[in-house]
Amino acid sequence: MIATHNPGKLAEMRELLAPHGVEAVSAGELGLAEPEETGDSFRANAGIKAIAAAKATGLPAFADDSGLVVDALDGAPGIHSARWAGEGKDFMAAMTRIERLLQERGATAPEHRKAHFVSALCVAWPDDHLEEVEARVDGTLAWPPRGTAGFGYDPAFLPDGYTRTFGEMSSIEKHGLPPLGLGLSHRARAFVKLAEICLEPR
Ligand code: ITT
Repeated sequence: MIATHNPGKLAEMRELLAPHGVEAVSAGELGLAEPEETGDSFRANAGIKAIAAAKATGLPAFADDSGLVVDALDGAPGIHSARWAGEGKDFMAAMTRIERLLQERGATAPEHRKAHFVSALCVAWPDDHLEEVEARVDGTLAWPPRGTAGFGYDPAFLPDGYTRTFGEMSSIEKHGLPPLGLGLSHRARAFVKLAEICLEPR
């Protein structure tokens, strides 16, 4: 099962699993409560979500904890990336808040607008053992945000070496997996590591 309540993430996690012949139900579909994310790292919070879901269902549970880390903001929003969008999950408001803080710091040139996404993935097995991996993708923050694809902060994130934001890419391009590439997004790169550990080859 996929231990997320975020529909954007769920779609990507399902797409990443599909070539390995793995179909999964989600925590949302099973009506599971969202555990409190009390960890102080992406890895810890991924573990909290995966372990809670595996215990509740008896199924192997796959969780992602992720976020946007902005250099000029000392790593914020980081593990609080979802919280910056508030109860209403307003990511335009969260991106605007980041932009305001960057402007206050005079961070207008691309070299002062460096950021990366992190994805920590955890699979918790019913016998209590865990598989844990983490990966990142580096880029620059664009303003104004561009594109309507993806979710969360995608429209503001320009991955290094590309001229389009994640919000302007299809999910296939954002994954950047074979035959198109070796993994582009933080989640796809982490997934490649996870697949090596515990999935049949594609
Ligand atoms: P779950 O805990 O239920 O999985 P969540 O949205 O609360 O869902 P996180 O705690 O991991 O997930 O928060 C990560 C936030 O970072 C997420 O809400 C997104 O807004 C943002 N984020 C993570 N990966 C992203 C991506 O690939 N593109 C855009 N934004 C992303």
